[in-house]
Amino acid sequence: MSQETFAIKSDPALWEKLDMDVERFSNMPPMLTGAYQGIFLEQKNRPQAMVYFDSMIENIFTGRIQEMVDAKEEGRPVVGTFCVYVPEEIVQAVNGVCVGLCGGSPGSIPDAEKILPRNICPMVKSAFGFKVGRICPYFQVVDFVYGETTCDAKKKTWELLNDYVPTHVMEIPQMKRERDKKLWIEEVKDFKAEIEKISDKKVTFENLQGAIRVLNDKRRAMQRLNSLRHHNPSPISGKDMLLIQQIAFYDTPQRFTEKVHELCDELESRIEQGNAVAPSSTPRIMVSGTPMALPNWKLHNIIETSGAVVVNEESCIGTRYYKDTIDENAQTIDEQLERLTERYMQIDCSCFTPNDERIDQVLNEYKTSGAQGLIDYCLQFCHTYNIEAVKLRQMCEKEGIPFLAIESDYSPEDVGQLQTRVEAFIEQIQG
Ligand code: BJ8
Repeated sequence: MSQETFAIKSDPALWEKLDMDVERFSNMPPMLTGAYQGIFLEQKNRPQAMVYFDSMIENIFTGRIQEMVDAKEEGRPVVGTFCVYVPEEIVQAVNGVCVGLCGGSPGSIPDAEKILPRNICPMVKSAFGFKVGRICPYFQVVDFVYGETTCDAKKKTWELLNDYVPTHVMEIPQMKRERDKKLWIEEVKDFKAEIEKISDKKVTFENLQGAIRVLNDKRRAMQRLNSLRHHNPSPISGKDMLLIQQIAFYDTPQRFTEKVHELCDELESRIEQGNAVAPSSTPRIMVSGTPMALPNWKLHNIIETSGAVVVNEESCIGTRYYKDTIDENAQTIDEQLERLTERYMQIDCSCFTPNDERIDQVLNEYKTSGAQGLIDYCLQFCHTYNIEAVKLRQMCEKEGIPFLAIESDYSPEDVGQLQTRVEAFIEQIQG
């Protein structure tokens, strides 16, 4: 797609219907168009199949929203989530729509700061601000949202968010002992009961089995894509990979899976032909840490405009979302729910203690991605990831891995300073 033809579409009538602040929101598509053109469309030699993902951005405030409105009109539930611990297979089982609502924009933070304290995580503030300012069509379209108790900022914000949109909360334990698993299964069952109530449809063995396959297929497609991008020289940029992993949270799973496989087929031929986005001598960086919700492209843009390529994201908008699948051999619905819970328990978020499996996972991904340096990214005020960076640093020192820890928010103010630190890090790797 050329820069001249690309433009994020507007639909004020649709936004009006969703009770948005239309006047204010109308500035958003042109602003995002400009950012997207500069960050994505100016890249050289992008895979042809990225056209689909560009179109998902073009239609982010229109076509995809309309699909969700249509789903609601057909009586299908539309559920907003903020965490990869909320089991989307159960929403899929009743033919519902699941959409990730984490906020990645500085534009909604002033709205949030009128109510919330300033010194909490920008992802929470951004999401909350989108709702209170009525400037996110996804927040406006959902029937309800499902929060969780992973971190303090989120769990206390849900109490306030409930004044603006029905907010349910799933308790996620903070340890992974046998007794925690029992609690977790009960929480999954409560979630299922809630989804059944809102959709007026039963989750059965058959529809859950179908949903597990759909989501397993999606995760397998993303695993395939991520292992292809590990090839040196890289057949796709880290920015494009981040984008695809962000789109995974609002596209329909079946269509997304199909398009990811089309891209994988193209990447396979690019690898065969030696057609890469950067020469094999380009420094290869892996990023770990807190998720980067749309449109947070800040760090990837800094790294890739500094002459390196990002080759892996150990993040919930990254491998933590798709590294594990659910065992499909259950014989009863209770077994299915147990297998499902076991899969979700393998996600190694820093809100757990102890969480040493994440350190091992980061090392494993570092090795398989052929990275030459690790940048740990932590959103400001995220204490659990920030403290876990200590263990990552220790692991990197032991393994001789170049390591840089970055703490940042969504404001553009620290871009210059980050650029200097990233450039010095890349020089260190090259040296
Ligand atoms: S499983 S990473 S999606 S909780 S960055 S809001 S933790 S203060 S996003 Fe997350 Fe689930 Fe964990 Fe993943 Fe709080 Fe930290 Fe902010 Fe965070």
